[in-house]
Amino acid sequence: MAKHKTNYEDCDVLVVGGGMAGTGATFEARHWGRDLKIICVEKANIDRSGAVAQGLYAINCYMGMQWGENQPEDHVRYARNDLMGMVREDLGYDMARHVDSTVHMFDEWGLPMMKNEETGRYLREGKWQIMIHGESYKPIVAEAAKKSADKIYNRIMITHLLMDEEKENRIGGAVGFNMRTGDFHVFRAKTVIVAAGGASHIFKPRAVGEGMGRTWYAPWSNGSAYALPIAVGAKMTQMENRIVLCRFKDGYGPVGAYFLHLKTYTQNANGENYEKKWYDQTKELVGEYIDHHPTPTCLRNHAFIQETTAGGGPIHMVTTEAFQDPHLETVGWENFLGMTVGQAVVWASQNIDPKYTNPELTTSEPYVMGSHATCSGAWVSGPEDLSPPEYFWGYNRMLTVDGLFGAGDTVGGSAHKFSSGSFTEGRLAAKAAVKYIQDQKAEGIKVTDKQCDDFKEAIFKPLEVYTVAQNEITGGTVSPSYISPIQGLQRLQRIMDEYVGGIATNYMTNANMLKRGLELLAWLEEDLEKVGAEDLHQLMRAWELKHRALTSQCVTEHTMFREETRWPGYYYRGDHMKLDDDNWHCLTVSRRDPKTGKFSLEKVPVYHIVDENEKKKAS
Ligand code: SFD
Ligand code: AMP
Repeated sequence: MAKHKTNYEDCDVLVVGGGMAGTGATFEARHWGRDLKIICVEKANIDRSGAVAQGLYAINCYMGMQWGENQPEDHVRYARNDLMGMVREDLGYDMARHVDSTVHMFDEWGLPMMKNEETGRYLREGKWQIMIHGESYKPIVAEAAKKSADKIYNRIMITHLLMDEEKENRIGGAVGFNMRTGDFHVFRAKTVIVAAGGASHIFKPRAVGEGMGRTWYAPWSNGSAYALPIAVGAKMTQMENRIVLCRFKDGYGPVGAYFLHLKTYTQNANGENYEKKWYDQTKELVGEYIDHHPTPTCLRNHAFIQETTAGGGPIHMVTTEAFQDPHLETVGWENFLGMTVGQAVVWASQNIDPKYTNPELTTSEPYVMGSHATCSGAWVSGPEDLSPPEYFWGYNRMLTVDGLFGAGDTVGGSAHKFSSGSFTEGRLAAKAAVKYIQDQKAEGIKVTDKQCDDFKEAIFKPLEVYTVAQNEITGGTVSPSYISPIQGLQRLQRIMDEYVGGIATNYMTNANMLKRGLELLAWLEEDLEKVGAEDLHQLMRAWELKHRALTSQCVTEHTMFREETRWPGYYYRGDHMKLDDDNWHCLTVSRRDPKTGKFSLEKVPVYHIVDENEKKKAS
């Protein structure tokens, strides 16, 4: 252990993860906390980290309030509809009312925004989306964070949160290790904002073997955003609401710009519009939700999945019409060159020119996220002016652990934030965290050396395991006494895939499958005590895996709890195939007891604040 030097840093605001939400939090913390010490810790390098590392071609959440395009209420209705009724409207409204100011700052900071030549406004891709030349999106927001923080630590993975030993259920900071030096880092902090992104690769991906590593959401999004709070007993919500995405096949290229701006459309192998074929069947399952506009994302997936299961595939995106227009052809290619270059490369390698060949689409493996058309994540307090008592406990975006805040993918219940809304939520969390400190709520925090030393031993254990166990390797990487991170990851992915509603079963699961999945996950957890790491990079892989595994347990527990199929097209409970508003028009909230590792779950009311308030005003 002595070979891993220990570094201590004391600060006021600690931001874990410097992606969209983390850079927003770091920036805003400085605005409100001029004299505070603000530290951001990132496992990669914030210039190119997180989901936006490669760039984006659209900002998917912009109201356009200054031009009367949309109001926050409209966005709440949109997200509520898309999530089949299940969102935290207080959080969504709060994000929506501030998101335009965030986008205007991006514009000022030099992000190239496309403009509508006739109106001079930002160029709309769709009702909520505006188009950007966004290859440099991430370095631009990183610069704002760098200018705001006292220090940015790159290449440090945070593995555990520290708890105050003086006052129960209060945060004390976080620990992690530097993946280049092998140093151990202790950050004692008055407040912690977790902004560590979503989770890909907990379900087995479609791209395996020669395609391994290809994915839609970033392969380095490993669920720390969920595992860190779950481990200290913070409550989580809607973790069953994993998302499946319609994507271009093999490269996982997003479809939004195609559907919305290029006005391309889908058809089955016979050139038919298959969506309407499944209308009656879907109505049987979900009732009038299928008549909502726009059609909820999960229900669009449902028609796709039904059609391919019935033998109507492959499903194609009709690009050959739009691509005859040279401008749209350019947009179609640039969309991928600025965001998902792998899709352009896959098309080149498969001799697909979308001007002449309609490319295939697919439905992806599930991802766990809080910022797209899905809202898994932490159960947080909302803002004081909007939230009903059950949704409010003092500080906006504070989790159920005092002094612990969240933003972006970390936060559950607030869907359709995307990049701009995640940055905005980081700003909201930071403002509240500063207030928490200014209100003297973080006085007298005690974190003993013992707490830190115990974590230090746990963090570097996989290196010790490997050092000893490598002597027992019988061939290649096979050893009776340790498992490697990739072996553990593939085992996890198979469990999630086959038992919890992945692609192997066409997203189908049931209580018996989930029960078995939980048993297998418990044994995996036991075996992960024996994960071995041959170097510091593998040590990161080991901890990413542990965070993915804990996230997966929570997802499985939630999926077991909700006895209905609320989002057909994301997953199916075969034993409860119908949407059941009588019993399940509610949010699910879980807590894992840190001492026993047992989860408990409860139903919490979903309040439809927006139209309720309007109804009250009218009466
Ligand atoms: O269309 C640790 N997203 C899109 N958003 C848009 O606004 N427009 C688009 O066009 C979007 N598209 C899209 C998007 C994402 C991807 C991958 C593609 C296409 C291909 C979604 C947004 O990117 C997303 O909503 C936000 O980025 C979410 O923000 P945030 O901050 O919650 O997550 P992050 O940006 O990934 O950052 C997380 C950071 O945490 C770090 N990290 N650091 C320290 N210790 C640990 N243990 C850590 N674990 C993680 C990460 O390295 C990262 O920097 S479209 O397809 O939807
Ligand atoms: P995507 O590229 O699929 O991640 O989607 C980007 C944005 O476009 C998100 O706001 C989606 O909800 C929206 N979107 C994608 N496809 C459609 C569609 N067929 N109809 C309406 N909105 C869509």
